[in-house]
This record gives sequence, structure tokens and C-alpha cells, in this order.
Amino acid sequence: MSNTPRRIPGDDLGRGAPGVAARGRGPNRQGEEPSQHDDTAPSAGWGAARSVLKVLARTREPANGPKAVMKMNHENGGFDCPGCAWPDDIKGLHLDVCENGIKHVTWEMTHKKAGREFFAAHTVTELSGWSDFALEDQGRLAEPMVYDPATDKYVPIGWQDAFDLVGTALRGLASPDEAAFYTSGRLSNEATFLYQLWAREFGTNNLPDCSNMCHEASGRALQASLGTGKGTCDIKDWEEADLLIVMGVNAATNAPRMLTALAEAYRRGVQIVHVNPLVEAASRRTIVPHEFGAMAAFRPTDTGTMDVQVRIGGDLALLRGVAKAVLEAAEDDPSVLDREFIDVHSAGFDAYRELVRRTEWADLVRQSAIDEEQIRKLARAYLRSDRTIISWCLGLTQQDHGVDTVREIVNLLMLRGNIGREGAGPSPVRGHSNVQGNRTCGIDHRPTPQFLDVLDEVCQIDAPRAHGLDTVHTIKAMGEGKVKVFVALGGNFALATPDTDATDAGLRNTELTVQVSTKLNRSHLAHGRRALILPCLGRTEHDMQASGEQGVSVEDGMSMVHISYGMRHPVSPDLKSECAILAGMARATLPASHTPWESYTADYDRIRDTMARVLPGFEDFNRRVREPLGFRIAQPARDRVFLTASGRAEFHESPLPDVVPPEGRLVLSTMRSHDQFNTTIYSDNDRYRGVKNLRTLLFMNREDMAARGLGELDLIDITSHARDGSTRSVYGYHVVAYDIPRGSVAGYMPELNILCGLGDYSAQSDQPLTKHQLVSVTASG
Ligand SMILES: Nc1nc2c(c(=O)[nH]1)N[C@H]1C(S)=C(S)[C@@H](COP(=O)(O)OP(=O)(O)OC[C@H]3O[C@@H](n4cnc5c(=O)[nH]c(N)nc54)[C@H](O)[C@@H]3O)O[C@H]1N2
Ligand SMILES: Nc1nc2c(c(=O)[nH]1)N[C@H]1C(S)=C(S)[C@@H](COP(=O)(O)OP(=O)(O)OC[C@H]3O[C@@H](n4cnc5c(=O)[nH]c(N)nc54)[C@H](O)[C@@H]3O)O[C@H]1N2
Ligand SMILES: [Mo]
Repeated sequence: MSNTPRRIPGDDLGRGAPGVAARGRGPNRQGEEPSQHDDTAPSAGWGAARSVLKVLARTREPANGPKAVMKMNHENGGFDCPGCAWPDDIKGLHLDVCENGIKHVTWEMTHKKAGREFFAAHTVTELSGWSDFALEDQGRLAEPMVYDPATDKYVPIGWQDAFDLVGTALRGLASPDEAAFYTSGRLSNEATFLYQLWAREFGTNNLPDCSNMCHEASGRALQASLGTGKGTCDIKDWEEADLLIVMGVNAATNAPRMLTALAEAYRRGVQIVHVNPLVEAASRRTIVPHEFGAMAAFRPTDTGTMDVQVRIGGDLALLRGVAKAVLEAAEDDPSVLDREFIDVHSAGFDAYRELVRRTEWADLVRQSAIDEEQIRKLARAYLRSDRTIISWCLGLTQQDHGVDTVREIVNLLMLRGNIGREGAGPSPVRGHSNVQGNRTCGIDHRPTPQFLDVLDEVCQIDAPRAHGLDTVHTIKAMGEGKVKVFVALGGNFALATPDTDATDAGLRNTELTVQVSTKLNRSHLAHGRRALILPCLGRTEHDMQASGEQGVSVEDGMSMVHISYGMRHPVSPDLKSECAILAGMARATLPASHTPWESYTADYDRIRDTMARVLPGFEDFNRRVREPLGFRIAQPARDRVFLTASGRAEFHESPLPDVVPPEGRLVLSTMRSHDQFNTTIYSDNDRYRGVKNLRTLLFMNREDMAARGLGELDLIDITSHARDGSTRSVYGYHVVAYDIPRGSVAGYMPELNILCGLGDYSAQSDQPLTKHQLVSVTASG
């Protein structure tokens, strides 16, 4: 094993930056022509500045915006960026922020308000015709509203009346399982704990959440392989690794602060490999996000990384190919394997080795779309490395075989003992800023009996043991009339979920929908027979309760828990905190409850005291959460303690999935543009991919275009072919030539969710297959 990390020359596997030659054709949603622009060129720093300034101007926050930015992700007294879950810089950077975090925060900080006058002026039917951009652009929701069927408008309602309406509806159900309680990954740990306590004390585990669409596969795989649902790395490991393999993530857009880690790694000469059907911006340029203050200094550099352009769904085959090359090398030189790790800490190695031996190179090449020599080159990089981190996001998880792929990551890492030591391990890139904390604090439709036993004992409740509904099955149950009350703490269920039409029909089929939100969105318009909009404080706003100002805690993607305080006056006096709203609804539902809902609301330290008794790793929560940078939840797997049935890390033998599309079909992956946060669209541009004023597009390989007689920006219709034989179509999209493997195409969520049939979800994770839809494409007739 070499101790000197070597850098792989950039031109090894990369195939050049993507080029988009866009000619204007047809107006887009905002009435402008789609066009090409040059912000993909290495002066993108100014593009970022322009993009941020536009958002600041639109939210009328040019003065307060920068002040808020200075307080983001600060170790003392700041608030946690509500954007992504990348950890804060442990060296206490003065400006640990990024372009997209700034957009996200200023979006929440707008002074514009959608109050009673707004709702009096528009029927729900009229609003349903508005664009999603226009809905959120009305500003912050300002007071509780209830739907009035007589006028088809939302009208004001007092907070207590709203709580009573929820309580009466829930108590009127034949069974608590006729209600579902959705969470988006923004909810604080304290609100999360109250939410699941309310649902379970009421009597159901129907707790669908955005993880069901996001990293459910990672959680299940890591749990099975390592006995932990989370990654084992922390940010220090990222600083010590000598090989970083980054799979299925668009880091420059979706975890921009990861670029700081990548830039530092690059400077240290670390090998960086990006595995992605698209060559994304992070592999081409290193833009250090916290240098936002000196925008002109944004440093576009050639990162000199290796790009492996795998076909959509081909990651498992690629990983297995690397494992095959490693095991072949071990035949000559057994020391390339970490025998000690394998013998002492793992189980199942011999069966795995035999499976890999039996798998033919030809199949691995065909399924990954990467030739054998390229796979061997990646394997050589792995063999040269002493400390490897493999990181991944949605490109791997939103697949039929997402669990198997993540388990294959662990298999590969284990071969060379890259688990539970410094600078090495599996490191998923989590999504929403607190999506990991939501799971830690009890949002789980499949809770373990151990968790429920402790919850019952500490909180004196009798939680149900039966598993509840996840996101896909909640939609089905609403459609069948089995779920009659739908409560959402944040998020935009109507748009974020697959099969937009089925979700819409499901929501409309309920007795009551309750949306706790900050901004108007589609989920307020796709509502039940009765409907409530309950506006809450955002993370940037002061939260005053009876005992004084409150902070809430969050957990980042690397298990660090810290406290976050607001920094400005609430946009409206009629807002309540998420904890207060939850406590109000819970009391109205459970009038005789012994849970001290009112006392919890008065002082969140009391919620944390209870959490400290229920949640492993949260001992002494109130003190530790107030330490600078907070505390890290202990990770047994990091210390090679594996809480699996065998007490060892488990090798897994998964079959090689067939991901090659049949003749005439293509595989569609849906993803985010640079200017959106999930269902919130900031503009119709996708700067790093060189697209302007266009979202209804499909990125396609030139040869696949030629085979269909399509020219650049031609109008196309896309039809998806679901596994149950049903088809769904969108019309009048534009095809954009792109550097993407043949047979693979990509476009944007949430517009393309309409194509994702509700029945198309993974048997391994129940995740919707939003990165793997079989489609056919024809010129628009
Ligand atoms: N600015 C911003 N930040 C965000 C979000 C946002 O919307 N905007 N969303 C947050 C959330 S909730 C999440 S979960 C994360 C999502 O972060 P990402 O996972 O980066 O999200 P996507 O935009 O869906 O991009 C998926 C990436 O996977 C690649 N890909 C697609 N199919 C495959 C495949 O089969 N194999 C491989 N190897 N790659 C593939 C795509 O080309 C793309 O680069 O980001 C979080 N951060
Ligand atoms: N086709 C396709 N579909 C996907 C994906 C994909 O890659 N492809 N990705 C999936 C993934 S990874 C995810 S995480 C989901 C995202 O699904 P969600 O989390 O449901 O959607 P968001 O767009 O993040 O939710 C935005 C809304 O949250 C509300 N909000 C914002 N801040 C706050 C707050 O502080 N408190 C409260 N209560 N509300 C707030 C606002 O009203 C805003 O309109 O989408 C999934 N859907
Ligand atoms: Mo996510």
C-alpha cells in the first residue's frame, strides 16, 4: 500500500464540460425565451453574485439579508441555515455560507405577506391556475386560515378554533390509523419530538416523511450492514481522507459547502472521483462558498478530478467491478485486503467473494456503461488509497435497488477496512437541514420496539406497535378513503410526491387537511373537504414563550447537534412556533392527556429534558447543546461496534440488477436545477448546466436525439411506462443535447413527478423510483 496519495489527472475519464447550445423557442412560464448563456464558463462567481442579488432584491431584503447571512451557521447565537444538512465548519469560519443558503434564508425573510386581504381577493380555484413560483412569491403566511366551501376561499380563523377543529376531527375517526402525520426535514428536534409524541399518544405510527423519498434506502442499508442508520464519518474524516468517491450528488448546487471540503482536499492532493451520468459543476470547478463576501475572488480552478459517467442505475455494477478488480489483485498480493477487519469485524466475506468472482466483466461493463479499463483505473485509485470515503446522495437512493447499492458501497469499503477509522467510511450527503434529526428524534413509520418501550415508560403513554404508513402508502390510503385526516408539518406534499395526479386526488378525498407552513404552496390548494393553513415562525425569527426566548436544535448530516436562535422580529404577530402549534393541536386532540403540553411550550428546556431520557446519545442534552458547535451523537459503528444481529459488519450478496432500457426506451432521472430548493423555484435558470429560462426540458445524448430525428431544443412529448402497464405523458418539453450516456435522460422535479407512477416504488425501501423511470420520447405532434 502506498502512503503517498496521488492525484489522478483530470483528463483521465472526464469527457469535457457539458455544452448546451440553446436557441430560443417558445416562451416559458415567466414569459421569457429559453436561451444559452456563458455562466458555465469559469467566471461563474459573478453569476452567483447576480443570482443572489436578484433574490435579495425580490424579497426586498438588501439591508437585512446580509446581516442575516453573517449570523448563519455561527457557533454562538446564530441560526442554522435552513438549507442543506452539510455540517458547519468546525474551525468557526466567519462566513460559513453559500449562494444557495443565502437564497434560501432571504426567501424566508421576505416582508411580503399573504394575509386575510390576499385570501379574500382570490378563490382557491383561481389560485390553482397560478404558477408555483407565483404562489410562494405572495410572501409569508400571516394568520391561521380555514377553507370556506361556500365561497371557495380561505377565511380567517382564531388559533383556538383551529386547534379545536383538528381535535374534533381526529377524535371523530373510527381509528387513529385514519390519520397521517407528514414531516418535511426542516422541523427542529424539539418540534419533531412533540409531533411523534402526539401521533403515538393519539395511537398511530402513520408518520410519513420526506426521508421516504430521500435517504430511506441509505438508512435501511447502513442499518443492515453496520447497525446504524447513519453515515459514520464526521467532517474531520473528510479532512483526513486521501480518496473521496462522490456518487450521485450535484454538490455545487445541493450541498455547496461541501465544495469547501473538496477544495481543501484538492489542495492536499487528494484523489477525487465523481460518479455521475452528468459531469456536474463540482467536478470541474472549485468555488469556495464561504468566500461569498469577496465575490470577485470566487476561484474557478480546474479541480483535476476523475469523472466516471455511469449510466442511470449503473452504480451497483460499477462498485462491484471495482470490488472484482480488488479481489483479483488480492490473488497476487493478499495484503491489499484488510484481513484483520474482515476476520475480526465482518461476516459473510467468503460468500461475497464468490458472488463477485462469478459475476462476469461483460455484465458489469454493460450494466454500468463504463468499460473494463476505466473500472480498473478506479480500482487502482482505491488500491493506492489508505483512507477512502465514499459519499452519495439521491442518484443512488431513488432507485429500485437503492438499498443494495448502498450495501455494495459498504462491501467495497470493508474489503480494505475503510470503516470505523480516521479519514474513512460511508458518508451519505443528507438532504433537508434537519432530516437526520427528524429520524433521530422519533419520526419513523417503523419504530423499533426498544424505542417505543422507553418512550412509553418516560412519557407514560401506550404507543402502538404496528408499523405505520410511509409516503407512498399514505397517498394510496387517502385515495382509498382509509386515511381521512392529513396533517403536514412543513413541506409541499402535493408537489414533492410522485404521481402528482394521484396525490392530488388523494388529498382531495380526505375530510381534513392541516398544513403548518411558512409560505403558500400547492398543498394548500389540493385540500380536503375541510382545510386549515396554520402559519408558523421561520428559523430566522425570534421565538418568545412564557419563559423567554427559545432556541431549537438540529442535527446535521454528520450527527452534530447544535442550537439555533432566530435573529429578527416575526413577520406577523399572529404566527406561532411549531412547538406551540403542535402542543395546541395535541391538547385539543387529547384533552385528558398527562403530557405537559403547555409547560413544554412555555420552556423548551423541558422538552429537551424529556428527550434526554428517551433518546440514546442525548444525555445532559440542555447543557451539551449549548456548547460551541454543540455535540456529536455517539456512533458505535465509528468505533467498530456493530449493532447487527451477528455483532459484526455484514457483507451483503445482492443480485446485479438489469438497468439497461429495452429497445426504444430511455431511463429518466429527475433532479433539481441550480435555482430551486425542492418544490420552491427561485428562477427558471440552471446556471451550472448552462440553461436559462427553461425548466420543461429533457437532457439527452446527441446520438439518442439523432436516432429520434430530434434537433436541439425541439419540442417533444415524454411518456412514462409504469410497471403496472399504465402510462403518463407530458407534452411540449424541449430536448437539450447533453453529455450524458446513451439511454439515460434527465429533467427536473417537481414538474416531471407527474410521470412517476405511484406503483413504481422500490421493494427494498418503498422509495419512489424518481431517478429511474422508463420513458419513450417523440417529437411533439
Ligand atoms: N440548493 C438546493 N440544495 C438542496 C436541495 C435543493 O433542492 N436545492 N435539496 C436538498 C435535499 S432535500 C436533498 S435530498 C439533496 C439532494 O441532492 P442531490 O442528490 O444532488 O439532488 P438531485 O438534484 O436530485 O441530483 C441528483 C444527482 O444525481 C445524479 N444522478 C442521477 N441519476 C444517477 C445515477 O443513476 N447514478 C449516479 N451516480 N448519479 C445519478 C444527477 O446527475 C445529479 O447530479 O439536496 C439538498 N440541498
Ligand atoms: N421527482 C422527484 N421528486 C422528489 C425528489 C426528486 O429528486 N425527484 N426528491 C424528494 C426529496 S429528496 C425530498 S426531501 C422531497 C421534498 O419534499 P418536501 O420537504 O415536502 O418539500 P419542500 O419543497 O422542501 O417544502 C417546501 C415548503 O415547506 C414550507 N416551509 C419552509 N420552511 C418551513 C418551516 O420552517 N416550517 C414549516 N412548517 N414549513 C416550512 C413552505 O411552505 C414551503 O412551501 O421531495 C421529493 N420529491
Ligand atoms: Mo431530500
